Amino acid sequence: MALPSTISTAQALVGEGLPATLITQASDAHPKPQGHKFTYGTAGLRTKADTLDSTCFRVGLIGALRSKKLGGKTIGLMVTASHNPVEDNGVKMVDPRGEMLESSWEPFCTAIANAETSDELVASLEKLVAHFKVDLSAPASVVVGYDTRPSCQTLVKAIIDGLSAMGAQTIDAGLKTTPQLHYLVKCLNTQGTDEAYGEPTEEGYYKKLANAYIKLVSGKGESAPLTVDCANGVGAPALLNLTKYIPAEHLSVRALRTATSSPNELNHGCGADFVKTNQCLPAGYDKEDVKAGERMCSFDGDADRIVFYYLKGPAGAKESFRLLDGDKIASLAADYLSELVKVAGIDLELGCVQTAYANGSSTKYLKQRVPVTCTPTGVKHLHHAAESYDIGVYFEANGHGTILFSASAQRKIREASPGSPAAQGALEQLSALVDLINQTVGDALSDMLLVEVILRARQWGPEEWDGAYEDLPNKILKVNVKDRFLFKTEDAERRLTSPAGLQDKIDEVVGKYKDARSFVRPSGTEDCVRVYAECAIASELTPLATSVSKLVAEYA
Ligand code: G16
Repeated sequence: MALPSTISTAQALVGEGLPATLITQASDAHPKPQGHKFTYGTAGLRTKADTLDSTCFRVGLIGALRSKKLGGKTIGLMVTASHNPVEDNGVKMVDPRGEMLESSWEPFCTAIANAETSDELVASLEKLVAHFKVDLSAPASVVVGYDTRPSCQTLVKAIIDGLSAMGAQTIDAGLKTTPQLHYLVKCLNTQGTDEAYGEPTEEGYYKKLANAYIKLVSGKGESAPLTVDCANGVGAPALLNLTKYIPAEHLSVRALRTATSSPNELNHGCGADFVKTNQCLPAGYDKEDVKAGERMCSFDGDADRIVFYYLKGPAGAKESFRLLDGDKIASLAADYLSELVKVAGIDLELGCVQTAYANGSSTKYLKQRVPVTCTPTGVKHLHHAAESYDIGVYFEANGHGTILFSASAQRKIREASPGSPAAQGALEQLSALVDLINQTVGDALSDMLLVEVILRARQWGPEEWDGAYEDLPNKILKVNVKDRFLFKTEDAERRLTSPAGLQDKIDEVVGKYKDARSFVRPSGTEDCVRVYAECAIASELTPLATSVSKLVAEYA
């Protein structure tokens, strides 16, 4: 819980070039698995953990160079494979404001991860240094966090070897949720400035969220219990810690799937991805005494996603399960914030960002109220698009998302002169929401509190929230193919450009069903191609999704 510890002292590199001898010696201890191809994907480098040692070492080198490029600002490296099974792992790279690594560095990361020998590695690093004009004499600072996977310990060690070879100051943040690491990065880079984001400790994170939450729910009555599936991951201890800062009358939580010491249970039959993909309760919930109307939610393995759900009727009856996914969270938040802005009497543009996975009904609902943009999958894309609004609400249907308040929006909220007590109240709420919402990245804990605040303010249960619109029946399928990189997309991943001819065939199939939509894209976190399908008539969904999947399999 204490401040992350500095585990190596910064040494500015002297001289002109890279410390090639140090890199080569260290790299020889982290050989690349021959012939293995790594790719920087949707959320960094991710694959089977037992192949990742060399990649992690190299990510340490890149993290140090990124920090040097930015004059010694602190970069974050988070070792996690998030929603993937326990045998996978990966690294998410975090830029100084807490956002994902600038995309122009991604191809260099891929090239560096794939250098076959230590000499090739040095050559590919030199290319990066030359391309981005990195000043090697600048200092470097990198903070490293990790989730509960057993493979994290050795992979963190490999990263630290990379950082040491570059003489970077290394801050060991220890076990963290991904959003906590993003928070720490932003705090470390803004402390002592006018834009100080918060105290750069895990405790500071809990206090910031808890204080804002308590302000927002005080006087709004007692909270009914919320059941939380922690995916047997790092979200479990984080939730437990958070609740220490919030009195039980304000937040009553029943934490399930908290077995972090049973690694094989991570994301197994539980977690946000399982619930969203299968559109059902976590496995075994029928024995957990869940009741109709009770609010439930699921985190994923690194607690950067959340989906809510409830039962309309008895547990066990499939038709009684109702999912309140990222789209529903976006609609809830967009409506609530739009109202607050109106009552506050300030002029701010609120917009929403979605991906192709957004349910057609949600897009229709949102478009009737606010501007909506569509980006490719990946927080990195949505986050940047959301920055173009004064208040940018971005959520992927799978539960990744947050809300960004631009600097000028925050100033307007702070400096506005309220024309009425109602306007004053709305401004106070907006100001507390700026603190409650983790503006660096989607955050299951922060989003959970946000939903709780809105439901309490509205005096709503999940059913009233669910009433905003009815989702079109939808399905996501995985198709295993020999080479997923053959599948290339355009138009925010809504259409395939390769393999040639496949999109026409998909269009032909989709045309046979009422109000249907389907798209195909390669996953950037798993070795598969994903097929999304939705249509108006529930009984037509399976034929639609399986027909498109068959087409994909035939081309693979
Ligand atoms: C990551 C990304 C998300 C993305 C998800 C699935 O999530 O951060 O933006 O939606 O992967 O991506 P894909 O369909 O390309 O596999 P997480 O929770 O796994 O880090």
